[in-house]
Amino acid sequence: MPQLTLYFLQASRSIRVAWLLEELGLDYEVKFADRENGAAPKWMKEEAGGLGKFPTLKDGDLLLYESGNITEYLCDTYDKEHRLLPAVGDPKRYAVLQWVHAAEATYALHALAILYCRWFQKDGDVTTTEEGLSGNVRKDMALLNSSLTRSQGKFLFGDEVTAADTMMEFVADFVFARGLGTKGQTWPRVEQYVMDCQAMPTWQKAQKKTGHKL
Ligand SMILES: N[C@@H](CCC(=O)N[C@@H](CS)C(=O)NCC(=O)O)C(=O)O
Repeated sequence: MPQLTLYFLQASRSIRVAWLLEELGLDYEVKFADRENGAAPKWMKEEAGGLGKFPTLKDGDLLLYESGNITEYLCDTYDKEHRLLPAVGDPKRYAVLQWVHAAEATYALHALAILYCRWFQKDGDVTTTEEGLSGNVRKDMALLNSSLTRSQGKFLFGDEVTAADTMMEFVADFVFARGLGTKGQTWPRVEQYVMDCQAMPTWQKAQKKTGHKL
């Protein structure tokens, strides 16, 4: 029995952790669930505990939440060569972590504000609200586009995947897939980036093993 269990909710950030586990070459069990009325099913929330949000990772007796925290934990515990996340004290670590955290605290925050409006705003003009919120998403995507253009390779830090990419790929794909604040605009370098990430054998393996789709 593998000691690592990934609670994987369909169409979610869970793919970040599956891809990272594949990059690290770790064996893991997937406990998969489709959404029920948009949310995670009760059995999954009960088993995982915490906020009942996914991805959740179990390593032995340890339960871990938050994709960024799980990323740091897995890299610090299993990435002994610091391939995906440089060592403590190395300035490059903080450049990579900047993207790990921005993926949730900036990119997902801005994109989800729009999705939640679509879901929950009952009165007033959703289009005007969405228009107002889309400025943040467009600035975020422009920064990602220019950072990728400056990179010496396919990914955020050259031609090797880092934790920055295992975190950022999902949110870029999600923004495009749901048209969150894009207003029809495209960012060609970001579109290419999503394709390059998804062409990685490790991403493909994670997708096959979990059945992830947006
Ligand atoms: N900041 C958290 C977000 C986790 C989260 O909100 N996950 C959503 C799916 S992407 C979820 O579990 N939703 C199911 C529910 O609320 O029932 C992370 O990065 O892991």
